[in-house]
Amino acid sequence: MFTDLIRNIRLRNRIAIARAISLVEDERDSNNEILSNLFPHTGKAYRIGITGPPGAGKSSITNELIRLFRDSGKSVAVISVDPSSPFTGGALLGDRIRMINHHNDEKVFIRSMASRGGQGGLANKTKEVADIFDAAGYDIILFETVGVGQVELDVMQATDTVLVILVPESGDDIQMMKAGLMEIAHIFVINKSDREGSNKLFTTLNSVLHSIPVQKNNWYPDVIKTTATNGDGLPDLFSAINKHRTHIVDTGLWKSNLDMRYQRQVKESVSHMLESTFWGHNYSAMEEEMKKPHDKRKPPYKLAESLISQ
Ligand SMILES: Nc1nc2c(ncn2[C@@H]2O[C@H](COP(=O)(O)OP(=O)(O)OP(=O)(O)O)[C@@H](O)[C@H]2O)c(=O)[nH]1
Ligand SMILES: [Mg+2]
Repeated sequence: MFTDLIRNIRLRNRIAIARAISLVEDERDSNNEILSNLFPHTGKAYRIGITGPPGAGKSSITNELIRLFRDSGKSVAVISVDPSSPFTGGALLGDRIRMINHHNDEKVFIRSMASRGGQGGLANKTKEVADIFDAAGYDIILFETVGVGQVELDVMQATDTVLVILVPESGDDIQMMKAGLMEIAHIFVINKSDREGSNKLFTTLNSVLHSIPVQKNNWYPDVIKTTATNGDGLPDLFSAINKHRTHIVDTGLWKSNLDMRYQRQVKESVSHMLESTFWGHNYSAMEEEMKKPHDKRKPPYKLAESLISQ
């Protein structure tokens, strides 16, 4: 089963890749057969996360990075995580950039995904989709996500280099960001540097960065000013990414990132499997308990204990 599909993915056939993504996204790869067959071919792609506030220019920068990577002979896959519900379709920002400049390029694949699951959960298959691209032989995988929620942090933790995109007006957000993105960013980008205030933000950001302990593994985050609309600063950003890549390869971090991703995937699968088996057997017992009036029910902790120990 799926033999042809796997072979075609490995040949980087776009229809096969799109089909595998749909199957995985809709949880129709029920025994993870596709992902398991692809697994031995993963672990080669370089993963870059791009995050920041709405409208900061993440897609514009992604577009430019695609071009720079293509110019250096690399193939590029993009996963754009759209937080908007399928109903509003992201109509909030009328002027958001669509990544369409690369449509005729066989070595560029762009995929949008919704970050919220059907039941309002945090279902998010970005890592699995990235593994499909990885196995298909894409050299670079770019992840675009908005904001600082748990899903975004999860996505960013699954990447090797994290870019946080800010704009000159982001000054006030910096204190707030300290807790979340500050720790995971490897490179800060001040986009829209054609606007007033970019130098001020550059200075503020550098002084905030000086005031927090140097990042683990001796990586001190770069701060790069860009104007995505005319390409200014993009070559600097590209060099900074390559510098970080060299750093993590040389220090062995690249290898331990791969190990950590492996470990996380095993743990996530275990939780998933335990829960679904458990509830398969015990859901009715919980429902039975719920037929009693509130004050006659076992306390939830006690019911959990007795279900688990059965
Ligand atoms: N002046 C100026 N405008 C820019 C720059 N970069 C992007 N823009 C504009 O800002 C708007 C938003 O850009 P996007 O690239 O869609 O931003 P985004 O962060 O991907 O937006 P969302 O995905 O909707 O959060 C567009 O109108 C861009 O043309 C820049 O450097 N300078
Ligand atoms: Mg965007």
